[in-house]
Amino acid sequence: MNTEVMTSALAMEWENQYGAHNYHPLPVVLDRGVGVHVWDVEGKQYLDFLSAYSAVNQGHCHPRIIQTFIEQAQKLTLTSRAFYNSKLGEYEKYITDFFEYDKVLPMNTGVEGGETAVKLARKWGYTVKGIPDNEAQMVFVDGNFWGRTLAAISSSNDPSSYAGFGPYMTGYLRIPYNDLNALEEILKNNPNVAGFMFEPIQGEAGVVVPHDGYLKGVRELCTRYNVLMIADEVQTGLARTGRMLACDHEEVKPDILILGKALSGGAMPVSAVLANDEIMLTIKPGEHGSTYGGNPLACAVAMEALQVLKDEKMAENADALGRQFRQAMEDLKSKTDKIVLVRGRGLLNAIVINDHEDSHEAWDICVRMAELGLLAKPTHGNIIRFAPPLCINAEQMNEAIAIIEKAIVG
Ligand code: IF1
Repeated sequence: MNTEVMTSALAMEWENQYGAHNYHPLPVVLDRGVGVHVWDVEGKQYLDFLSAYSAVNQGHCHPRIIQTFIEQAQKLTLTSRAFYNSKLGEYEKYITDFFEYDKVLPMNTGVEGGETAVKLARKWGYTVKGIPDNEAQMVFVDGNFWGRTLAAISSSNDPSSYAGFGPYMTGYLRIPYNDLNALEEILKNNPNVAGFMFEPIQGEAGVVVPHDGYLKGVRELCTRYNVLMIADEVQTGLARTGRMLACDHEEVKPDILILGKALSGGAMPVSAVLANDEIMLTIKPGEHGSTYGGNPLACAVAMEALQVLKDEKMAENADALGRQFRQAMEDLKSKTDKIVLVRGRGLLNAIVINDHEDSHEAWDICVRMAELGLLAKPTHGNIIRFAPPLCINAEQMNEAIAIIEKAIVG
């Protein structure tokens, strides 16, 4: 048991010495979080503008979610699916009603949700669409990110995701994002496509927002060519973009919906795949699952996390404060040549810094913002993503905007 007094320096030293070097964190050691704020080991306060990559949409340690966690944790945490449990059916009824699907398949991480969606699409392809065995194709898009498993990185065109981990999953096709002609061409020429999986707004790619009508166009083409539309809303879902789902911006309903991250409000890994019976029932008992999938603790926490989003009108808040934020960034852009682009929707936003991808300008700005009390991290070198918890208020947003301006223009 550690007897040394924890300091930021000691924490970073130990992580460096004893932990895998699979991340390059900013030199900030977080110790406590409440709402939009986090504090480091020495007690310095920050506005969290990353939200654990949109996993704490409800705010850090939301009291209702934590209280639910504590109560369930003292009662029953895990049974495996060898038995029923008193929370899973209640949760399944709640979440399928919430998103209007027949059924849910509960998993844990976002990438497990993606893997489940690919397995469902393939199974549906063989048993319903009639694709010849082992001939199913999945279509993905350039710039996609849906996790770090071999099936996920096999669909990536980002070397930092896939390089050095081959050989790769077969049966994958890839087209440019935000290009309906490319989607129509590939579906017209490949009769064995089971599903098209994409993010309604691309997070890791740097908050890439497709043109208006893209979601409707995807829906129409997938219907026309009898291909499953699979929306990865692990990052864009759960009120982040100013609607409960990013697909709601165009009133489009995917055949398979993948949720994760904020589904637990940051309390524990919880993911979910929703679909109607024709798709969901193609997986038979014993053909898929996970030790923790659908555990009673996750079920209790997820129900509370979803209810908090609704009760606290977080989508509406994200829409309003997101508009305020983008307007402020556009105003800032007019004062400096360092910002070349502002984009986003709701409280998933990014600024593009006018530098080549492997410059450290964005990193240096993030280090400066941390010194000034705001946490954000670059993606793809010159893009800074800003994604605060959706409970942020106008006063905190103004404080954040002032910090960003000071860090960029001094
Ligand atoms: C890392 C990125 C964000 C995701 C979407 C599925 C998953 C993710 C749209 C998988 C996960 C995380 C993973 C984390 C950093 C973060 C990330 F930068 F990697 F790409 F958010 F943009 N679909 N994204 O964004 O969910 O298995 O992680 O629960 O791996 O560094 P997971």
